[in-house]
Amino acid sequence: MAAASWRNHCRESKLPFCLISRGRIMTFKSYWIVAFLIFTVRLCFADDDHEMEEFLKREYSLSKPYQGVGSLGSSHWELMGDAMVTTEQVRLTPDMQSRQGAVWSRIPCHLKDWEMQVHFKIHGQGKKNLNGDGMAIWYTKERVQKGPVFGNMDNFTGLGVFVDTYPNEEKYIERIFPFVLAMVGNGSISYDHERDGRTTELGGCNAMVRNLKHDTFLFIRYIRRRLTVMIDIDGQHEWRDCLDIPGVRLPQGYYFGASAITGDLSDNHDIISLKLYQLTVLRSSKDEEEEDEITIPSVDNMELIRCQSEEGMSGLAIFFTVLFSMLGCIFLIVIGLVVYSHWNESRRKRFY
Ligand SMILES: *[C@@H]1O[C@H](CO)[C@@H](O)[C@H](O)[C@H]1NC(C)=O
Ligand SMILES: *[C@@H]1O[C@H](CO)[C@@H](O)[C@H](O)[C@H]1NC(C)=O
Ligand SMILES: [Ca+2]
Repeated sequence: MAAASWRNHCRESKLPFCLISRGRIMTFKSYWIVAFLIFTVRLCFADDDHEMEEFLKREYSLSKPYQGVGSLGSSHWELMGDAMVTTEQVRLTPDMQSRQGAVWSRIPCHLKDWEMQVHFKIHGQGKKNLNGDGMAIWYTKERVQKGPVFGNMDNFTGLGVFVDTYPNEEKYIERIFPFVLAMVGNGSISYDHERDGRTTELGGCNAMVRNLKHDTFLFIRYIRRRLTVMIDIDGQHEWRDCLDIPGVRLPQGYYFGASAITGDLSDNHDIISLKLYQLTVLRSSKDEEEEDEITIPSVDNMELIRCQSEEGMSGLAIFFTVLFSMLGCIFLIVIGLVVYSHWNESRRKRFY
């Protein structure tokens, strides 16, 4: 299912639609230019299909019946903290207060391009926003460390994709939780728990993933330094864009893992499967050389990315400013009309 649906998604990517909707207000002539562009864009995507193949890598994947997981030495995966294996899932935390647990790969991953498909389930007794704290998927240098970042250490080195189910920062109303968010750490960047990681985020999206009857998935794709996160949570087998960032530099030889934490509020955080696909793509020798040089994780144009998320907030501010000034104007006009009609009436009275 995964490979085919991803490709369909690529073909129906937003770009052509965006051009079409703009085409409507264009002249007839430019319509043909747009049509040509769409055609070219489609060709590009088609080419991408041809050069890309996927292979499931069992050594980096975790799936039923979880043979040997958690037992000493025999499995590719190691359990930590309160994590527990049953026949149905790897439960990172139970729906109880102050727990943390994780599952970590024992084998460093040296693949250049990969895709991690996470089948997960978050459920519990708590009502909305009375549950927490969330879970994370990792590709990091460190492994099997306890800590405050969704059950992993702070100042981690590598990639973390978080499913944050509790809004710690209350004053921002524009963000709906649960919220999926990605962060790249270099060993000295701290995750700001009080601000739900806004200061270090690469981007994210809301995802109503709690207490659902159907299956929920998260996809993390890393290809030619482009990080893409998508979610499939509506039970329709459709993938929704969450974030897509070029210029993400991740070294090879890091470890995959998943972790979760509960505090005063709790949830069951379950991993049903982690499937890692190797993606084979064509790349130039220049690309190869550059990639071999990456030793510390980083993101190109991080300042720009941060500006964009700040802009989002000021966009909201602008909206409210405009809204309130318009309301103010209307109010003044109404007052003006009332005063004018009163003055008119009293003037008429004076004349008669
Ligand atoms: C990590 O990133 C921060 C912020 O971008 C930067 O100030 C710091 O120098 C980086 N540390 C390393 C070891 O690259
Ligand atoms: C993480 O890094 C920051 C800044 O480099 C530092 O102030 C903080 O003490 C570090 N935290 C941990 C737990 O190492
Ligand atoms: Ca949070």
